[in-house]
Amino acid sequence: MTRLARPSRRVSLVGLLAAALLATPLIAMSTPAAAQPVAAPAPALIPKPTSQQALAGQDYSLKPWSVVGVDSSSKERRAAQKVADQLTSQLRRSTGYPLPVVPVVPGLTDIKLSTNGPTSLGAEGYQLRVDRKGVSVTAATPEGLFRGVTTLRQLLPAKADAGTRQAGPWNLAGTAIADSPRFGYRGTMLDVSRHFFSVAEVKRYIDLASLYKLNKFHMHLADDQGWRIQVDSWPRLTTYGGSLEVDGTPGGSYTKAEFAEIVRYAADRYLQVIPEIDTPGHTNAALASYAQLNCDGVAPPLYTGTEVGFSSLCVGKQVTYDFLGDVFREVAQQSPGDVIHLGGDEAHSTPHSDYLTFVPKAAAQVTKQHKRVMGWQEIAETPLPPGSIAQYWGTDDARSQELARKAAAQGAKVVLSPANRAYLDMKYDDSTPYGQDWAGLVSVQTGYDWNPSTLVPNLPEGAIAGVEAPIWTETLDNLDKLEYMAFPRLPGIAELGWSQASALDWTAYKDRLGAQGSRWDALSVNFYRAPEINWR
Ligand code: TNX
Repeated sequence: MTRLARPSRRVSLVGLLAAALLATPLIAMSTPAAAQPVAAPAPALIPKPTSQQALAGQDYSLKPWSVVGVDSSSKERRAAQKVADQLTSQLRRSTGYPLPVVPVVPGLTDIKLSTNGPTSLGAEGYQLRVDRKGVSVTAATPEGLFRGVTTLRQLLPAKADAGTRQAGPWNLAGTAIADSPRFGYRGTMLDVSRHFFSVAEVKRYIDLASLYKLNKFHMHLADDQGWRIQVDSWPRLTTYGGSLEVDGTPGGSYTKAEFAEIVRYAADRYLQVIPEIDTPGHTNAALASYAQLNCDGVAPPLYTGTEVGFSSLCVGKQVTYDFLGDVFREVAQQSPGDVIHLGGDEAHSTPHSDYLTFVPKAAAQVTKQHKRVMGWQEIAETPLPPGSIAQYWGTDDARSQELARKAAAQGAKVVLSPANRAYLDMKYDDSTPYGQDWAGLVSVQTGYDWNPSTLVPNLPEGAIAGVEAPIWTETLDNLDKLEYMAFPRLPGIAELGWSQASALDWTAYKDRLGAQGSRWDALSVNFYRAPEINWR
């Protein structure tokens, strides 16, 4: 199911020109529709760009002889070329056109991708123009180019996302777009502990998240039910602690090579992996694997239920911090990103005074690895190192709001994951076959119709890093179920993170969302056809 970009094709410009010239009349004669642009419907983009202007009479149609030109400084050539290869490998599959990628040649390259745009666009910003002559995407970085190409994919007919050859024409409505994100943190979290997901499944989830310009992929790698990442200095964490999952089915874990593959795959789609090792609670898998981590020196059995709050690392033992030092060192070595998440939630079995002792000591093991500390909102009760991030998971309750403000008052940033709006494991409505409802039912509208700036009263705007939609997997044991819970809600959270506050409007969004249905059909996404959306 995963769609890997093919390795770049090294083709000589002369050969390509010859091929394009030879192919032109033949293909043009055999497919006249492709040569005649037909007015394309107004594009329905998610997330909504900062500015989007229609260019009347400037529709463009992708041709069998279209050539993609890449314009970039030598420093960024490889990365820009890779973005072009990602686009063309997908479009070759669906259009059947050769779509060679070459350096820009005026008059020949009708699709132009450039990373030589002004720095004023920002690292993720881009400009995109479609007119009679062709398409251009301009950014200041390969990352901005990738975001722009993501928009370009949505401007094409939905069938452009299909995995097999489709009939044209491939029309694009004339448009001029200038776009950049509202927040720097736009994430989703996947819980691979409660149920384990293979590398291929994780890649598929990353692919789908990247279509909505998300840039953080938080992996919940250790919880009571399973430890999922290899740690050489404590091997039983995975060999024993990772062996099962909820309901006692076989679990699994990622070797270092597999985790590196996930990190690389995410990075190729401009998502930063944020690894989470949940502590001091949610640690039964570790406690079961090593008796010495327990205060009484007795290892509990593996746990395959779905209760929370019953386990705790032993705060008074030195071995606990030796363990965390080893774990965070090895996890940091495998994570090029600047953040490690240490959990910190629901430590109901850790005495409060112990919790206050524990978090700063665990945080010190993270900063020792030159990483920023991230943790669930409870960590705000303790002093946090500079650059920390607290993750709000409240349900509009005063206590959670207070913790978010406490984090901000210490200079920490806050990522908003309100459980009653952003939790993708909550049921949509009473008919949802799986998922939970402890935070309430989360309809598509509930998931979208809120403003990150005003969610927590008196939380300064400057403290908000962005938004994240977690998908916890107590009840979700396969990819179909993940897709069903994430779609259509994940794109809503993505829009809250990317689009300007003034652009957020449920009625207009709902209409744009309806147009994504055909795209998900083309991608074989098992999405929930929420009855309040007009799918088309
Ligand atoms: C709460 S939110 C949890 C998780 C559960 C989730 C289920 C948070 C920080 N902890 O342990 O999986 O609810 O919705």
